[in-house]
Order: sequence, then structure tokens, then C-alpha cells
Amino acid sequence: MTRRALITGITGQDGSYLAEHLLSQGYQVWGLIRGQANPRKSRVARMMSELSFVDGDLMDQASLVSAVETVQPDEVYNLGAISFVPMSWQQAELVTEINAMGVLRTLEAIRIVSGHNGSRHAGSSGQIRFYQASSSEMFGKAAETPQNENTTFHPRSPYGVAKAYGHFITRNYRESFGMYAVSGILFNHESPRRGAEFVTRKISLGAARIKLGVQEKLHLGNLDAVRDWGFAGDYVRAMHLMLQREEPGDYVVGTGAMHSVRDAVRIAFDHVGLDWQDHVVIDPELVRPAEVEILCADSSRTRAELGWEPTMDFPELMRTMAESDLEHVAREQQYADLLLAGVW
Ligand code: NAP
Ligand code: F7E
Repeated sequence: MTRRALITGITGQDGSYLAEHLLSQGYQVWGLIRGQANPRKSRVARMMSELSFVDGDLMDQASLVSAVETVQPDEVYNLGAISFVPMSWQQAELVTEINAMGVLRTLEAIRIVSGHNGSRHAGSSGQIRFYQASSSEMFGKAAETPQNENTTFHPRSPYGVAKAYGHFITRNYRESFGMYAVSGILFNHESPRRGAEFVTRKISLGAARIKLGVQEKLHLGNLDAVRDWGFAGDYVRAMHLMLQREEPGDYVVGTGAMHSVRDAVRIAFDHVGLDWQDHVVIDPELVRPAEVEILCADSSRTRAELGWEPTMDFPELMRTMAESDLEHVAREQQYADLLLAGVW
């Protein structure tokens, strides 16, 4: 039987990579789409013609029940969230509604459609399996380095606090109702599809724009922050592997290598043949009210139990993103030239 997956956050970075991965594994895949004319839907639809869509919003319980009812999924991946940490200080309530309460609503939708523990129908042994996109931001002011599945949480932003709620409610529904519900505690993962507001993409895009003469300076905040950055395409494989285990459990996913924002800048600017010190401006406005200084994953359990390994290291990732952005910016310039010439 063809397995069916429902993905919230389909229009985001991870949603697109996960959908591609599941389609390649023979799944039928539905993406949850919010809004009456979501402009990002057509972009993801163009990438994958086999993808189906269902309407819904993590703010709206009935829409999630209806989505689960329609899709009758074997697996639900909850990737939908406001994922940009600084926004969580500006709109803490909204972020909490989506990133925390949205998890509860999705778990409840599964229970409402499928019964107490997510079994699809009486007598069926198959359960709907649920994946929650937890985050290394829950470790925040980390109690130890590297961080593993047992490291205490000390979130430093409303985003991290909301993710901690999502994490614990997922575990709670597993322990209370016997649901097959797991959290992947994923460290930062990037790609050419990363939103331009996140630091790696801001840097790769900035380096490409400066190289091609469409931008002069790149404004950044704290260059000393250290992260464990990996490639998003590798991390979605871990999400899928987590739902294939016989016993549900939570896993940390990261590369185990630490780099600073300054390293990211240096690699991207070197790649495009520029000296970053001539172009980067430190902007105090971009420094966060409470910073997460250092994060690094101890993924030994994930590697041992899931057989998961990352395929791309950080320097290669930054160079790949910078190269992709050189092409992206050059294409943008071509369109602009055609528009100016009155061809369009
Ligand atoms: P992303 O690119 O920002 O995508 C977020 C997705 O959430 C978008 O598809 C967005 O859809 C959707 N969304 C926002 N509000 C929603 C709502 N009210 N109802 C339904 N969908 C909604 O994020 P990502 O990088 O792919 O990350 C995926 C998940 O992993 C997120 O939960 C994030 O917090 C978590 N995470 C990410 C990382 C990372 O480094 N990337 C690390 C750890 C955890 P619209 O198009 O409608 O806005
Ligand atoms: O910041 C520093 C900033 O916004 C990384 C999300 O996917 O990963 C991501 O959260 C670091 C921070 O990602 C700028 O202060 C310096 O220390 O790329 P970021 P994030 O906040 O780590 C986690 C795991 C998630 O779960 C989140 O959803 O870079 N930094 N200067 C800057 N950051 C940004 N964005 N812009 C700057 O100009």
C-alpha cells in the first residue's frame, strides 16, 4: 500500500526537501497550505508536480481536523512555524499560538480523527505517526556543550520557549495516550532555499550581490555567535528515519562541528573573491535582546540508532549557497535588464 504523508510548513525550506525525499520513497504527499492565495504555493507546486495540497492553518483547530480527515495520513510532519527567532520578541503571542498551540492542535486533530492513541480505526494496529520539528533553540543558554537528548533546556527567546512547549506536549501525548509522537531536536540547517532573513543566506546573498555590484555593504549583528550548521537535505532524511523506528523516541540532529558567523562570512566572501572586511558593517540594531552564544550537537544516539550521517560539511555548504546566489542574482539582473529594455 502506498504510504501517505501530511506535511505542515510545505512552503518552507524543510517542507520542500522533505516532500522531495518522501516522494522519492514512493509516498503520496500532501502539503498543508494556509491563506486564501498563498504566493509560495505555486513555487513549491512547480518544484513537484506529484504533490497534493490541503487547506489549513495551525491557528485553526477545525481546519487541521479536516486536513487529517481528508488525507488519512500514515505520517504527519509538523514543520509549520514562525521560524525566525527575532520575530518572536516582536510578536510573542502570535509565535506562541502557532509554534506551541499549533502543535497541540495538530496532535488533537490526529486524536479526533483517529481515536485515543492515533489508531486509524478500531482493531487497526497501524497508528498515525507524528513528527514535531523541535529546535536546538530550546537549549538556549546551554547547560553543557555539546548538547544531547538529556541536556536541560534554557530557552532564550519566546521562539525557544514555544518550541519547548511543543516538545513537551509531543512527549506528553506519547506518554499519556500511547501516541506514536516524536520530536527531532534539529540544529541549524541551511540550503540555497533558506529564507533570506537567516544569517547564512543573508551572507551568501549579500556576498553575491556585492560581487555583482547590486549592493555595497552587508549589515550584520553578532559575528561571534557559534552554531552547528548542516545541510537541510540531510536533516529531512533524519525526520523520516525517526518515524520508521519500532519504538517512538526523540533525537538530536546536528553535525557536531562548530563555526562562528564570522567563519560563514569569510567562507562566502572568499568564494566570490572579495575581502569581507571591506564590506561587512556591524549593526547594533541586529544584536538580539538575549543571544544564544554557542550550540553544538552530540548526535551520537541518532547516528547509532538511525544510521544517520550528514553528507555536507559547513565550508562546502556555505560555498554551495554562495555559488547558487551568484546564479540567482545574475538571473535577477537579466530580468531587470529585459524589463528596462521593454522586452517584458
Ligand atoms: P521556514 O522556511 O520558515 O518555513 C516555515 C513554514 O511554516 C512555512 O511553510 C510557513 O508557511 C509555515 N507556517 C507559518 N505559519 C503557519 C500557520 N499558522 N499555519 C500553517 N503553516 C504555517 O522554516 P524551516 O526552516 O523550513 O523549518 C521548519 C520547521 O523546523 C519549523 O518549525 C522551524 O521552527 C523548525 N526548525 C528549523 C530549523 C532550521 O535550522 N531550519 C532548526 C530547528 C527547527 P507560509 O508559506 O504560509 O508562511
Ligand atoms: O541566526 C547571528 C544571530 O537567524 C544565527 C532558525 O531556523 O535555527 C535558526 O535560528 C546566529 C544568531 O538562526 C545576524 O544573532 C548575526 O546568533 O540564522 P539565524 P537562529 O536564530 O540560530 C534554529 C535552530 C531554529 O530553530 C530557528 O527556527 O547569527 N546573527 N548577525 C544574525 N542573524 C541574523 N538572522 N541576521 C543577522 O544579521
